[in-house]
Amino acid sequence: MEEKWRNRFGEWYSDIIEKAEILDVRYPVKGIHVWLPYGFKIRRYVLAIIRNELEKRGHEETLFPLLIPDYELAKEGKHIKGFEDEVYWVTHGGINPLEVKLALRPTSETAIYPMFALWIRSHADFPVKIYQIVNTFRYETKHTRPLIRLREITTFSEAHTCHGSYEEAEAQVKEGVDSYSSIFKALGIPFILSRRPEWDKFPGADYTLAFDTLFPDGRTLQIGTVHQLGQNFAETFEITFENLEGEQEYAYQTCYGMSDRVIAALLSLHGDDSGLSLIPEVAPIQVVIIPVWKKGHIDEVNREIGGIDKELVGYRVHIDNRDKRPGRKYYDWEIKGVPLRLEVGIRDIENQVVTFVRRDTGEKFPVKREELRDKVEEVLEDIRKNLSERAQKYLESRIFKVYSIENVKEVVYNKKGIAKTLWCGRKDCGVDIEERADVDILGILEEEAEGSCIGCGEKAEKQVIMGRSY
Ligand code: P5A
Ligand code: ZN
Repeated sequence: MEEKWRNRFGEWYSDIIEKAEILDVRYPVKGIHVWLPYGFKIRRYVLAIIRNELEKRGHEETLFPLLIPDYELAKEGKHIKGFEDEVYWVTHGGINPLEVKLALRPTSETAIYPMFALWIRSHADFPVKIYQIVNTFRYETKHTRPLIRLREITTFSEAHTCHGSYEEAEAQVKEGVDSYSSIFKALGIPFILSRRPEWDKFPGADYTLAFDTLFPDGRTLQIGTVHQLGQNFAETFEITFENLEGEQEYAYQTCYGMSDRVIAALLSLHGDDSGLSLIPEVAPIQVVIIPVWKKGHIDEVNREIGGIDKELVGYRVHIDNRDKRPGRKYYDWEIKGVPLRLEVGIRDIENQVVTFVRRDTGEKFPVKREELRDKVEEVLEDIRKNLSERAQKYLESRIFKVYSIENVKEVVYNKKGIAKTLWCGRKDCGVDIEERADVDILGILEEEAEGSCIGCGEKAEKQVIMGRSY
């Protein structure tokens, strides 16, 4: 199970989307696809993790409309500048032109904040912490790719919060980062957190923190962002509250979002030459049982499997009774990433064992029949751990500290990695570095650093990460 798939990742990715029955990408609109039952189940388990993490920290789920009146969308100058090229418009009701054009939400600030203005009255109303998981539409002009760059983002998870002071909003940014870190951890997705350079922040935000992960082909993917909005949107949408001194003040806001990209990362980072390798918590089937039938013993095998199935109540178990050879069945469930396969034949019954095969390592071993349930639990937990650690190590092994533009190029183009380097922080110099290296500055790291900028040689105080992003 070596690394061949990494070298043909693009092909591997399209293949598993189709063969593991995640999406049907033949829908006749570019960048818009159909979720198939198996993919949809994975999505549902991922959403359960997202909801759980957000609700644990006091976010409440809401549902705002898909359509946004043009005058609301246009209100926040910087925001609309960032999105105007990407908005889909509804201009007609039947054959009649609409008096007010309606946008399909590219994100929901301009749908939600006019309502916040109605709801919020005093400091006692804070904090407001809501989220929704909806579809959003962005007319992306870069190359679209299933789950990665969509025109209909089907799984847009967005949280929006309001507070009575900048400090409280800062604390909320931290909580947003913690929530997302927990979600990625549960899914075994390693990431680097950085602050986006000014020119790459969310339109209308004070600053943007972003999570990036590294795909097997050496490209980075932004899998989530947390934005400090300050009072920018509150001023535009007149979200005011009466503060402790009895004065009217604009609210302080944050928002954060993630999307289908999280599922793309989940599928891609844990794959191998044989297909997917799913984290047990989000696997639609956690244990697949394959009967190894032999003439004269079919009933015995089936009876044994019935017993095993009963004993594994609580796990998502599937018995593959199709009239196909076992080898063919193994192959099918490997593509689909089922974490654990149990093989049951007359030999196993005679020896009072069940044969376990781990999807992540390919290991095959007998387990005593009476230890079945405990072993299933143990092995599934170990698979989760192993997949997470493997992905984490891979990312770490692909981050290189370098101190020249030449070496940034070398890291990104030859080693398929991420470069950690030094930058003075000046925009013109940053843009120049990006051009000369033909690599993006992804973001600025928290840790302090000493040295000189790889662009201009001036003093640099922060490390930055550079990579080729999707
Ligand atoms: C935060 C939520 C926002 O839209 N408003 C509400 C804020 N931020 S964002 O960075 O623009 O988007 C959040 C995350 O969505 C993913 N994403 C996409 N996924 C798939 N296809 C796209 N076309 C697409 N565009 C953005 C990114 O992971 C991004 O961080
Ligand atoms: Zn510089």
